[in-house]
Amino acid sequence: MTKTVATKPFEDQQPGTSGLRKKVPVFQQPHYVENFLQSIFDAVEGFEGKTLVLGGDGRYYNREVVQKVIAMAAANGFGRVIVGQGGILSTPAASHIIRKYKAFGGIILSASHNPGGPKGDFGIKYNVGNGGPAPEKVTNAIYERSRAISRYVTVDAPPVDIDRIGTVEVAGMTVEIIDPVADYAQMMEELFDFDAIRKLFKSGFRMRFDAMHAVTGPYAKEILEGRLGAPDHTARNYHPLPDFGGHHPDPNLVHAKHLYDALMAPDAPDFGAASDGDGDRNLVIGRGIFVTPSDSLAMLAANAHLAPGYKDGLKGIARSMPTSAAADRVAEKLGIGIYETPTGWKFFGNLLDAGMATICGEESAGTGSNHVREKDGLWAVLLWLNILAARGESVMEIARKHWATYGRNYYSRHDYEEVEADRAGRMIEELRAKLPGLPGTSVRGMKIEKADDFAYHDPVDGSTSEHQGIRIFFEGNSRIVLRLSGTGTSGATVRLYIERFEPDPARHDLDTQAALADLIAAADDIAGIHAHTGRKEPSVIT
Ligand code: VG1
Ligand code: CO
Repeated sequence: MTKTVATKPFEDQQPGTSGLRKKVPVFQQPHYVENFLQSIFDAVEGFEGKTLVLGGDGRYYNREVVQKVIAMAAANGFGRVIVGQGGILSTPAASHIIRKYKAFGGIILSASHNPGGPKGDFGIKYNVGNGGPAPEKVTNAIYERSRAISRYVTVDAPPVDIDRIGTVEVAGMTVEIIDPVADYAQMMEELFDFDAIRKLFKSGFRMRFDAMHAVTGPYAKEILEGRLGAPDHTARNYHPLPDFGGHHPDPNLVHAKHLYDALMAPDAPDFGAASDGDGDRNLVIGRGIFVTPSDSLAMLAANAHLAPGYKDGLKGIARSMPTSAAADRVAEKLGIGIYETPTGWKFFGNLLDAGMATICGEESAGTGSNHVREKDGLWAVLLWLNILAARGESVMEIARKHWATYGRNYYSRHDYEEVEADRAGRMIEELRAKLPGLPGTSVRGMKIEKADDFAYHDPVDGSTSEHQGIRIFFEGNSRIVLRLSGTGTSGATVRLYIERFEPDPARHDLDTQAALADLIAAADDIAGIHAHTGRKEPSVIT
C-alpha cells in the first residue's frame, strides 16, 4: 500500500526559532507539507517500529496535516502514532507524552502566538526523544534534506477518525487516539499542592484565565475548574477555534489588553493569566500589577521550593540572552548555576537533560522546568497559584518584597513588525560593523562598557551558535539588545530589548517606559532604528 511520490525541493523550508512557520497558503501548495515531513524522517534514524507523538494547537489546517502525518509515518515505518483527540495537544502536553510513553519523537502542528485561519499562519515542529525541540544539528539536517528531496512515501488509507478515543490500524501501524488533557493534568497534580490551591479558591480567591480561544482552554477548564474547584467562568475563551476568534493568540499587553484592563480595574480579581496558541507561554498579572516575564522567572525561581515538585531546591536557572538578569540575582543568592542561552527553547534541552538547570525562562512569556522539555504556560500559572497559596500574600506584595531584596530590573521589549527584510538586515549589518568602536564611548551621558554579537557555547555538547543578537552594555547594569525574529512569516521583525537595573527601593515605582526612556533613545542613536525601518514607533511594546 506504500506509494512513492516524485517531488521537487522547495527552497524555503528552513526551520526558524521554533519550527517551520509559513502562511497557510504556502503550506497548502501541493507536496509542501509532505516534502517537509519526509525531510524530517530522512534526517533522523532508528525509528523503525517506534512511536511518534502527534498533535497541534487546533488552528486552521491542523486536521488535514494530522492525516498526512499519520499516512507518512506508516509508510516510513513507525510502529505507532499517539495522537491527541481532535488532533489537539498543547506543546507542553506533547513534550510530556513523548517522555512518558518513551516515544522516538513528536510532531507538533502550531505557529504558536501567530494568528491563524485560512490566510493566517501554520507551522510544523519536530521534537526529539527527550521531548524537546530538535536541536540545531537536527534542524540543519532537515533543511539540508529539504533542498535535495526528490521523493516522499505515503500510504493510501482512509482518514482516521481522530475524534474518537481508541486504537485503530493504518497500513499495519497502530494509531492511538488519546485524551489530550489527562496525562498532563496528572503530572500537574504531582508537581503542585492542589489541596492548598483548592483551599485558596474556597477562601474566595478570584482568578481569571484567558485561553484566547487557543489550545489551553480544555486544559485550564479541567485543571482550574474541574480539579481545583475554581468557580465557573474562571476560564474564559476556552473553546479552541481554528482562527482563534480572529485574534492573535499572543498573551501580551497588546493582544491580551482586556485582561490587563480587568486586573487594573477597581473590582479586579486577585490574579489574571493567559496563554498562547499552543499553550507554552504565560501572561501573569496580579491585581494592580503586571509581572514582566523576566521578573516572573526570577520570582518563580526564588519561591519554587514552596511547591512539592521543587521542595529540594533548584539545580540551576537558565534564561535566554535577551531575558533580564533578574533571575541571575536569585541564582547568585541561592548559590546555584545560571546559564545564558540564545533565544528559543531548543537551547535549554541539554542543560535540563544534564541536570544543570531546573527552571528556564524567556522574556517572551515562556517559563518552564525539567518536568518537560518545552516552556509551559499552565505550569507557570499553577506554580504562581501554589506560591500565592503557600505565602498567603498578594502578587503585589510578593513582587515588592522581591524587588526590595534583589533590586528591580526595569525591562521592556519593542517590536517593529513587518519591516522590509533588506532594510532590517542592513541595520543589523551596520550595527555589527560599529560594535568594536563602541566601548568607552558615551551616548546620552551613558558610558558603553561592552558591545558584542552574542555567541553561545553549549557547555554540554560543545556546539557553538553565533550571531544570536547584538548586546550593548552600559555602566550600572543597563543594556540594550537587538535581534531579528525567527518566527515571523512576513518581512522582518526587529526586536529591541531594553533593561535597566535599579537597586534603590525608593525608585521601584517608576513607570517602566519612563524608567527606560534614555536607553530607548540611545538605542535609536546607536542603531538608527527609525531611519532604517522607516517607522516612528514600535508596533508592539511589551
Ligand atoms: C519568539 C520569542 C522566543 C520564543 C519563540 C517561540 O522568537 O522571542 O523567545 O522562544 O518566539 O515561542 P523570535 O525568534 O520571533 O524572537 V512560541 O510560543 O511562538 O513557540
Ligand atoms: Co507558543
